[in-house]
Amino acid sequence: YQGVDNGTGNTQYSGSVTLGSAQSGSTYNLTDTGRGNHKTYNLNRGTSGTGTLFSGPDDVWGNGAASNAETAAADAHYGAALTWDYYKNVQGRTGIRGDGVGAYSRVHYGNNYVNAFWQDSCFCMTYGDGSGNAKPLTSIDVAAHEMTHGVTANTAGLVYSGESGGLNEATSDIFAAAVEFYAGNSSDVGDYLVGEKIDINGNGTPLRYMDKPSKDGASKDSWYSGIGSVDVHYSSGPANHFFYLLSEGSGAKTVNGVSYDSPTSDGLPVTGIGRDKAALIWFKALTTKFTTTTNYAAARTGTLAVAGELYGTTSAEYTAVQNAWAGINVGT
Ligand code: ASN
Ligand code: ZN
Repeated sequence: YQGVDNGTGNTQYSGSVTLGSAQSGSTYNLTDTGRGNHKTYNLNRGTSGTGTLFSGPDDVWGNGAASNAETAAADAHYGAALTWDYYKNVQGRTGIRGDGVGAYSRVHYGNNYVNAFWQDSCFCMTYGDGSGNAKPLTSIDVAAHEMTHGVTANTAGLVYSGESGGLNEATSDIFAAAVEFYAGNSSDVGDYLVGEKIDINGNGTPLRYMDKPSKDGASKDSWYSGIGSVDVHYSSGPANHFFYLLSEGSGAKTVNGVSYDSPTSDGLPVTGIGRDKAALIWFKALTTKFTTTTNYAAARTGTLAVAGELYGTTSAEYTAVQNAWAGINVGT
């Protein structure tokens, strides 16, 4: 950790964690001075404006229950800190824009709002409280997913429709998984599932599965011509699947207690290279090769170019990138 994390967050999803805060006089507030002054605000069911900066007489935030207004703030502030630390310490990018400036989070958006979103216009992210079975949207992977929309907007700028939109969404899911693994949190372990904590379906299933995206009933496992007309949260499936295959390889596997089974579209096996290398390849492709109009074929070209630069074109890593794309029907 780079900053001074004196605060204690009693989160809903990640147990007791340390938080970066600031003290002025006898008041503490959720300003993370070690991470670009990222702040967390309470919208208190409003839907506009910045809201009120979380502050109080002690440096303890939340009690682990959604009924305590600070709990969602603790989760959101923690997710933002992890995302900051991941991009800075793993990918060498300080802040979403790479300029050292923190964004801000807003929690308790609206009434029973079942979503979370990033907005480049305010350079901020926003979380609803969920409704019915759906819990607050403040899990680590959702935070990282949304903040990664900011990274994508400030790098490749992948247009949010068609194939580039699917790649944009997949980029957010890929780094959501990467940040969750990076966190190493025993209450919210790293996995290749998206949104498994927030129970948005009300039956305990995640929002998305990266090993076999079609398990959600809507996402696509492999590329096909025409996938560009599918909702971006489903046309992301093949790229999520690519990332899983490149990281872990095809077939059945258990990681952190979660079981996966990832078949390939061509039936040929893929040997994984580990998620750290896979994430590095995707990040370098996103930031040095992808453009606003990158489609699946161009993403293959870009990631192969990066793999060649990093590891050489005769490397196992380069071969794995080729095979993982072939496994989702790109470049075969
Ligand atoms: N949570 C959604 C997402 O990040 C919000 C949206 O549709 N843009 O994709
Ligand atoms: Zn998204």
